[in-house]
Amino acid sequence: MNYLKEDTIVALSTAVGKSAIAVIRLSGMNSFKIINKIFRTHSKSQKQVKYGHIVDGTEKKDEVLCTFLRAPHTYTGENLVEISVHGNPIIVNEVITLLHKNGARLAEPGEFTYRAFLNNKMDLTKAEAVCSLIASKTERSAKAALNNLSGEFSLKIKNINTVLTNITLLMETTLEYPEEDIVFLSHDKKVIKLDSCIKNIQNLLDSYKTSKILQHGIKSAIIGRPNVGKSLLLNKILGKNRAIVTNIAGTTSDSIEETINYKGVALTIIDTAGIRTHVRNLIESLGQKKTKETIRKSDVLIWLFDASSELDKDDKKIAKFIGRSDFNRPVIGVLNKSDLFLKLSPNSIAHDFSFSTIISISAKTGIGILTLLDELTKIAGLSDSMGDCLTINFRHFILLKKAQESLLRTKQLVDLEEDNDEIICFEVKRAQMALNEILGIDIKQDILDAIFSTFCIGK
Ligand SMILES: Nc1nc2c(ncn2[C@@H]2O[C@H](COP(=O)(O)OP(=O)(O)OP(=O)(O)O)[C@@H](O)[C@H]2O)c(=O)[nH]1
Ligand SMILES: [Mg+2]
Repeated sequence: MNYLKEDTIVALSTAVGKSAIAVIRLSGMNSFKIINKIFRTHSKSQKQVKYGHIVDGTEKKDEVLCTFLRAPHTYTGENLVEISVHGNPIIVNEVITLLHKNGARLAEPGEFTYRAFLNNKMDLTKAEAVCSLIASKTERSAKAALNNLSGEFSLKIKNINTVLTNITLLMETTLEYPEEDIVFLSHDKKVIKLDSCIKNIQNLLDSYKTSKILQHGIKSAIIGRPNVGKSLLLNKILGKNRAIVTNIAGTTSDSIEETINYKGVALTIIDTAGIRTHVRNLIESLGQKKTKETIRKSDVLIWLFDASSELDKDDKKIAKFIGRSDFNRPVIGVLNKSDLFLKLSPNSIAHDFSFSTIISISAKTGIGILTLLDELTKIAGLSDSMGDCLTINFRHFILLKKAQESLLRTKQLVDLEEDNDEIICFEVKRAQMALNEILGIDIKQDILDAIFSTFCIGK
């Protein structure tokens, strides 16, 4: 990746396409010099925002506003110019081409944020949060990303690191003055400090599941034999007639996927073709194949039963299929048609299969549907508290785990009550290295490249 710091870089920072305004960003030590070659204005020189024209020689290209932001108080920490042009892709291209001709290089993906990171404007968790914030699908996931961007996650990591530094400092002081025979940190204090760090790391690890759900949402397929009310349930959840509902078994032959925002979580519900033992034709056979694929990519399954009729061989076929496949995620048993005379009870379906929970609903009247959605989010692993939600990604998770493992090993060493302070310090420092890597301290270049290459150009 070409990340030369000396270059002045340019990119469109707003979405591609037609819009009232598009913002082109120019960052680097020559930003002001380059823009001044193609920007004509009558504004006073000390003004930060200037009105004027982008010109190519004597030819006007667009009427623009240029914002001049002086280093180091800018997003990238470098001299930065934001050019607000008219949002037409042709104009955007012309202006970028002109800037390029006059010495700017096209920015690599994420290069503006990468420069902000290099210039200590933000640590790595904050840089990653920029990406998460832009990709957030709901207000709740945006809030979690914003918490990271505001430094809440980094602060928790730094606080743990401060305690660990304190442990090693005191232990190393003891090691430095062996003749004094003074123990600067008692066994009990070591244990208390280590325990608090392990617990704080565990809290962050626990947030990973919620964080993953906030970022990616929950996918849930409604499965069941034909005519149990899967399509009507989807329609009721969406509040619109998305899927065809009839009393003919085998109405749905394809998987129908829709996403709703339920209490700040992106909930994708997929209606599927009913599974049955005797497949009537090729369409049904393809539909059932698709249902099986949909089951595999679901986080939680909603298995629907018609509570107004007895179980039959089709229900058993589904039990067999789920049992045989390597599906090991939660399954909610749902007794539908509770508005009719009931022939099934929770006990009758719990007999053949172990469900995470069993709920009674009526897709016709809507009874029980909100309870179902609440259970769905809970079972998927989402905690109720909005509180101090953070965005913990897989990279953070692995490093937190590594740090925690080192600290657990440290505790075992401390419990031995042997003369092993040097090894203990070594283990604590390993934990600190993992925590530092989360913040981007002493991180390998190829890891950084991999992280920033997932950004879009202009970020
Ligand atoms: N009384 C009552 N009828 C329901 C309820 N849910 C669904 N039905 C009826 O059951 C029939 C089948 O409903 P669908 O939603 O098409 O069933 P499905 O599971 O999607 O069926 P396939 O697409 O064939 O697999 C329709 O006539 C619905 O009106 C319910 O809660 N109460
Ligand atoms: Mg259907």
